[in-house]
Amino acid sequence: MNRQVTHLVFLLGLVATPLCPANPPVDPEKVNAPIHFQKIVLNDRYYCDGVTAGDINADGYIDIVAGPFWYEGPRFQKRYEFYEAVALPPAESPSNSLFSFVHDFNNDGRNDILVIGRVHKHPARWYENPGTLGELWKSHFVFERVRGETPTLIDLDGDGTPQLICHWDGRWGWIQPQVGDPTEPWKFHAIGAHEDWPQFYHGEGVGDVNSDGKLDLIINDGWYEQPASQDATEWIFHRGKFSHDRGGAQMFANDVDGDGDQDVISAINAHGWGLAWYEQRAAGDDTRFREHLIMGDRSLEDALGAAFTQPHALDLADIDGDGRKDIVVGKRVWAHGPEGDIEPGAAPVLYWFRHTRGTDGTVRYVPHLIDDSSGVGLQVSAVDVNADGLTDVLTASKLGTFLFLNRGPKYDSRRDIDHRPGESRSTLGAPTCSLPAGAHPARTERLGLAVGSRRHSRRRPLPPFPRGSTPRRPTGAAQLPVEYHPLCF
Ligand SMILES: [Ca+2]
Ligand SMILES: [Ca+2]
Ligand SMILES: [Ca+2]
Ligand SMILES: [Ca+2]
Repeated sequence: MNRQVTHLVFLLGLVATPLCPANPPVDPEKVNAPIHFQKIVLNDRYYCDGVTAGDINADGYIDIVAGPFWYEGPRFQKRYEFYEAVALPPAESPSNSLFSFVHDFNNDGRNDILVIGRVHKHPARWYENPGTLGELWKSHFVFERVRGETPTLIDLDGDGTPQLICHWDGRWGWIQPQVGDPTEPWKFHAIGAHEDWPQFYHGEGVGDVNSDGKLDLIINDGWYEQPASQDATEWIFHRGKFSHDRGGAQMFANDVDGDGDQDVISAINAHGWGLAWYEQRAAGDDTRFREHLIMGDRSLEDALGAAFTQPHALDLADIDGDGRKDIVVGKRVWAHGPEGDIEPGAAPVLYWFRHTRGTDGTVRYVPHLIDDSSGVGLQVSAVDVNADGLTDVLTASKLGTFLFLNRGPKYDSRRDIDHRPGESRSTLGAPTCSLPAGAHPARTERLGLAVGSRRHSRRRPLPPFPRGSTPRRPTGAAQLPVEYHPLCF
């Protein structure tokens, strides 16, 4: 059976299979009701491929961390450089900052930043928050290489110390700081048997797959079950591929069909096509998963509502506030340059997929376009950055660093777009955006944005990258903070 036919079979099976009749009916208006996002360009240069959030200056407001900068919340009109910032030509290879994680690694009350670069090129480092502004941060060597394309920092075993999921020396496991000596290099702890895992492994995540209260490690080839006792050295590996293609990026466990067990969500090929959820179907101790297609290739776009390549960054969060977790995912822009993309000229889109379940239990993820001129890198973060109770979306790609403020279902975006340059809009709540006179049209054109447009053209040309442009330091980078004017759309 070829791949497209396989996908169609899964799709038809999904529609035809009643799963949980007790669920409330799906209201078409609710399923299709848009959530409005206000786009804020935090940076229009390429510094990094990942973005996260956390309170860096301990003022109680969430800040945004992307590459060499942290952006001060809740207004995000000041950014601070914590390691030397060098903008990269977008057509070239990925940057030296693919993932950022915020945690107080030395327990001094100030959140620090862990930065992960390319799998085969960059050691992991964490940067120590000095608690003062105006200086670059001291960096600490963490580990030689972080193998696997989608590391996650999480307290996996509940011992109070976060661990970074990866594989090393042919075994899956984690690296973590040394207790009592956080500035020393981290140690690797193996949980699985030796196998020949590729360093550029696709598809990894964390979730409680067997619902025993302990987080398990999920990889595209199966899942490692965390043992009941922390003294057990090896975790049971439940072998069984999720994606039978290359594999995805971030993977999640979530009870998608509401039958009480944890299903798994993953991209099918992080450099090709596809997004799926995998229904857990237990048979004795041998848990099996059945693939349900959420998004396929271009041939299934009309049937499933969206199609884009390179879904290399995902997050799971409740975007519409209905209590169910939705999927945020976009097209990774030129992962390895234009030649490495099946559709290098397609729009760099960002979507959220609304999780819905009908009266007959039918699960459907309904795609909603957030933006078509930014895309993703390797790490997106769905976080409520302005504490209004709505989950916002952060992205970083070769086109820059972006904040999409969730404005809910009733927001009138024309209020933002029709204002005059230089005019502030404090009535909308933080952040307050203001545009320097003259900057708006020029920057908009450079990013290839049609202001106010929500149309998604399949064949829309990629925004003009400054090919061969000379990397440059940001204006005033050495003297911090840099005040700037976020662009809002
Ligand atoms: Ca803060
Ligand atoms: Ca600290
Ligand atoms: Ca478990
Ligand atoms: Ca389930």
